[in-house]
Amino acid sequence: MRIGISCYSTFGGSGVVATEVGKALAARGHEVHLLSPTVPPRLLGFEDRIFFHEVTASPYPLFEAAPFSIALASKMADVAQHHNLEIMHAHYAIPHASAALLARMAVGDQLKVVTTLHGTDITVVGADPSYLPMVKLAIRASDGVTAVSEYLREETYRTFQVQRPIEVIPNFVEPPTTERPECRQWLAPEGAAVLTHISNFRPVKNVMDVMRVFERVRQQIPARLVMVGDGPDRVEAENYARAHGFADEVRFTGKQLDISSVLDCSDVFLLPSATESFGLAALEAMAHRVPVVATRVGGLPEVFRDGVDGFLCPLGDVEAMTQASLKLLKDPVLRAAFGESARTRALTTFAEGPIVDQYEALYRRVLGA
Ligand code: GMT
Repeated sequence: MRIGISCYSTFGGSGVVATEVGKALAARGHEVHLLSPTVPPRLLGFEDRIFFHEVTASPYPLFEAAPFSIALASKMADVAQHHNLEIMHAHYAIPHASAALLARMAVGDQLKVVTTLHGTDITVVGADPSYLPMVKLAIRASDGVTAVSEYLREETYRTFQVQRPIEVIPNFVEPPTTERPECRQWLAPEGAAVLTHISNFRPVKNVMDVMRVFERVRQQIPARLVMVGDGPDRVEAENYARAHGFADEVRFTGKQLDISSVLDCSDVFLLPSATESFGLAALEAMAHRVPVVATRVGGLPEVFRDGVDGFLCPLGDVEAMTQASLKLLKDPVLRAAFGESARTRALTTFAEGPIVDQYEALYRRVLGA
């Protein structure tokens, strides 16, 4: 098949998933055209059958803001026409799915649109009255729609009252390849526990709860915190660590491509989000044998089992997350057992092969093959 894939190229999970799906499809012999504003971080190396198309919205003095959605739709139509694309797979409803529908109008119905809903395109942005009609149209008019968890599928039906099939195709993870245990020495002194958080530091991630949990943990045991990523709440988190006298125990790495090395050296992964349709970062931690302490929200209970691969705590309950972390950190045998079952679950339930099979089968269905 000849497939277009459109995604954000920021460090978010939707771009990661889109790129990994594209790489897997190309490895299976399909021709894949990735469209995004810049090269997605996971599109490393030179691979056969993968083509990258940069989407740029040209400025013009009349425009208050260059119309990215139109530029994206134009690029999609151009690539679809000149490369005979059969599928345009849009990751995240706005603007990718809406632009794909416009591209389909431009080139004809032989181009099928598949939309993958990732999270805030439904739970936050989609439910915003200023975007709702277009997200609803994208869901109704796509030839195929997927959601990354049961939770997100139900949220989509509830919010948009649409009556169409939405297939749950979860995110996936590959077995980690890098092993760099020496990084641990940079992150923590001998005997100190390493807690890690990875996100885009947006308000939905509740990074201040990470700081509060760590503040309590460090009063009980020697520990270090690694904060990977960047975003609006980073400064507040840094200020908190300084104001409370533990800045030297927290390492803010900023955006980081090599999260594998950090996770190899981590003991507990903290994810206190207000909502999380899936929680790809938690799945990546699990693949590295790192138990997860997270909030019982959204799709997280579908990703890991409470009391088996990690602990699910009530939203905002810093004390519960602290106790859950300490339970794992004070008991290496328990932590190893949780880590092992987390890894097994990640690499079986969320193995790449069968999940990419699901996408391939969906493409064939919408093509009527
Ligand atoms: O929806 C977002 O906030 C952005 C998106 C992203 O690009 O990171 O995250 C969502 O999609 C990820 C990949 O499917 C999921 O793992 C995240 O849970 C989800 N984020 C939220 O639901 C907050």
